[in-house]
Amino acid sequence: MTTPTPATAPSAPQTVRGACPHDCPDTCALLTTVENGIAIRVQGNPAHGHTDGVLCAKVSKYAERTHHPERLLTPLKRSGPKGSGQFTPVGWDEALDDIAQRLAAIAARDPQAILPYSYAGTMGLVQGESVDRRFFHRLGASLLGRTICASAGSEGLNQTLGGKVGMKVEWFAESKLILIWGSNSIGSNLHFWRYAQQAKREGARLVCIDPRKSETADKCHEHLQLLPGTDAALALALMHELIANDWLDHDYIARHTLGWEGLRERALQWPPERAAEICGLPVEQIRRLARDYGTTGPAAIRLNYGMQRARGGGNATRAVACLPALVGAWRHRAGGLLMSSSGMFPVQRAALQRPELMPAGQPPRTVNMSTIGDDLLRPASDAFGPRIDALVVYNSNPVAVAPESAKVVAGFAREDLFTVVLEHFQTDTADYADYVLPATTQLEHWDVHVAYGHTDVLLNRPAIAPVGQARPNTQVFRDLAARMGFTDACFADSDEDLCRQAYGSHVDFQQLLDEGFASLPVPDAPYAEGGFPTPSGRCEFHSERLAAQGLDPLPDHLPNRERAGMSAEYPLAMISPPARNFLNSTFVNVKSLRNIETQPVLEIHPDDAAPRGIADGGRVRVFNARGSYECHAAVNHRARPGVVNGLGIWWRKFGVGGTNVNELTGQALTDLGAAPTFYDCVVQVEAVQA
Ligand SMILES: Nc1nc2c(c(=O)[nH]1)N[C@H]1C(S)=C(S)[C@@H](COP(=O)(O)OP(=O)(O)OC[C@H]3O[C@@H](n4cnc5c(=O)[nH]c(N)nc54)[C@H](O)[C@@H]3O)O[C@H]1N2
Ligand SMILES: Nc1nc2c(c(=O)[nH]1)N[C@H]1C(S)=C(S)[C@@H](COP(=O)(O)OP(=O)(O)OC[C@H]3O[C@@H](n4cnc5c(=O)[nH]c(N)nc54)[C@H](O)[C@@H]3O)O[C@H]1N2
Ligand code: SF4
Ligand SMILES: [Mo]
Repeated sequence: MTTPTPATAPSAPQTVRGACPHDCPDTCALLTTVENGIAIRVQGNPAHGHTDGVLCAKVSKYAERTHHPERLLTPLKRSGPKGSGQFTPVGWDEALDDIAQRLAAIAARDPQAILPYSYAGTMGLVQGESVDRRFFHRLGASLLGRTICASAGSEGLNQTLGGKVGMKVEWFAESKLILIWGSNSIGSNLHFWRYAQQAKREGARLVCIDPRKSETADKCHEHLQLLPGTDAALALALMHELIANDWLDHDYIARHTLGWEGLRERALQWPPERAAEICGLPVEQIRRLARDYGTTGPAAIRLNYGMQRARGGGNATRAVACLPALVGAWRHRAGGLLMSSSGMFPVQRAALQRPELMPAGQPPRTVNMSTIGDDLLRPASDAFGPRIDALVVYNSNPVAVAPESAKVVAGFAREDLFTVVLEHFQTDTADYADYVLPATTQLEHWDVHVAYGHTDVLLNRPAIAPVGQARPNTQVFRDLAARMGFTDACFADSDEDLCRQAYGSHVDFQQLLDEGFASLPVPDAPYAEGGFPTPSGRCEFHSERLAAQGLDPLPDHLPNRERAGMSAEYPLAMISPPARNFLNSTFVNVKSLRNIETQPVLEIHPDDAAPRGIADGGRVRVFNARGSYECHAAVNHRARPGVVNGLGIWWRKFGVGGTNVNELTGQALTDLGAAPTFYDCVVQVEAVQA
């Protein structure tokens, strides 16, 4: 006798292959276990070598984030003053009709008064840069300069190596010397750290270069705790020593580099004593690092974005990126440098984004996302163009993450600004919206990915149905396009179509469907015989392209605009790297992770805390000319004297007094790439009496 299956029978658990969407170099392969339509567990896919079955603490909590009781479930319309967080639920049709109408009215005056604002809340090519771009291109909206994270380093690499290219990450495991430069790998690049550990077990020496004694610095053999923004001085002094001791690969330099004579002359101006003074390091430590780098092979540099968030970030990246060619490190697969591998992915961006939909003639202006505070407050002018009248924000939380919050908040609070925010949660930015639209998470939509810390393409399949009335970003822009009367055929592409278009014939889509990932055919030692993707095919110490822009063609040290001890009023330098259990401002609302971080923290050295009467755990006010931020002091040696570490990026509404560390950061831009200078910042700190 068989028992009939009742209609409501619980379904057997299913496992669905996906990709971690977050802005993290690791782009892990996910396995989501689904039971009765609910994601009950998210794990690393053991079949994907780089993930190796392991996820970070944050994404291990992804089921908790996805089924979070505070997920946005319906469209919301503002019913109180801007920023008050008062909203009324409305239907999708009502919301989209009204949004389309309001955007159309603004576009009729000047479409450039509309600005999309998005970043890498998801790194998926489909939910991050496909139908959205098509929509705004067709509309003729302003373009967005997506500079907030990496564009100084990217431009530095581009001018030196020819793009975001470098070593294959897996070969770090075979290196004998690893420089972890401007990166807290244990916190932000866990799967790279695994390779570094492997190398360490085989006898490699690990060196960390970071103003903060990070968790990673704790685990390295040596830590160079330099002052923020002095990396180019250090790199130039290393070159000086390589030259002085003839630790050079003359053959590699002659055959595969450009501008050696000029660089040599520049580096000879940087004896270690000069750099030691600027970097705030013992001269012996610089000499020792030069000796290690000049005499240990294969030597590899894991350069990361922490060191390019200061005025000279582009030049600093250039200086560091010259080092491997000088010693011929690129000859070996375990030698060279990796900052970002994303330039190695054959993404068909034109097919995805359709720039030809832009109005004929002059392309729309570009607004830099890193100066959104100033730009929202800017009146119309010949230089700027029309005032920004509408903002459509998705995959980003600018009110929390953009520099100089006072201005950002004032801009978002403009009653005459029409703001639409597509989000999972009621973030600081969503509080300022006219409409909040509930978005699907990675467990609920299709996507396909690039990575910037390895060279595998990953596919993401939806594991569960959209939660509540959430819709994918793509669907929202398709629906808006229809309401605006955009009949171009490309607006009919489904998310699966878009997944296929992202790489066209360059990646085997069937393999992605079958296995969830596919490795790009990258040679093991891609620059062993030169062949850099620069105009000359060489590693360009001297950049003719920079010279043509009237810029210094050789890398140099450009001091921070704001330096420790420079003014009596604001004597301390402040950097604001991320707290380990958050991802930028994502996960701050996940209670189990927030409980680990406990509260917003400023790390301060005992020598700076004592004269200010600041006790460990005590409340402090951190301030400068731009603003004031209260948090709790962690008095310890993670901070070096003269430098404080304000760990980010808390949601303002979870912070003390509704602020976060970006109250203090400024909107000045880097030398190359027009990127923000979050870590080029001075402050004063005082104890707050309870
Ligand atoms: N857990 C976690 N992981 C993340 C993120 C996160 O927020 N949390 N963010 C993700 C994102 S968006 C990015 S861009 C990447 C960033 O990844 P990384 O570029 O590796 O950045 P961080 O790990 O933030 O490390 C930056 C380190 O640089 C140091 N630093 C600050 N100023 C200087 C300087 O002038 N010189 C040098 N040498 N070091 C300096 C900081 O103290 C910090 O330890 O990480 C991603 N991964
Ligand atoms: N002081 C200071 N400020 C910093 C930094 C720092 O080190 N110090 N780091 C900077 C860096 S490196 C970066 S990259 C930026 C990051 O800034 P953002 O790119 O704004 O990153 P997040 O704060 O993670 O916010 C991403 C938002 O996107 C949402 N999201 C995720 N997936 C989707 C989706 O599929 N659809 C929609 N509609 N929304 C989605 C998430 O819920 C989240 O609220 O911050 C920068 N700000
Ligand atoms: S955030 Fe990074 S380490 Fe964590 S699961 Fe995603 S890709 Fe992996
Ligand atoms: Mo970033």
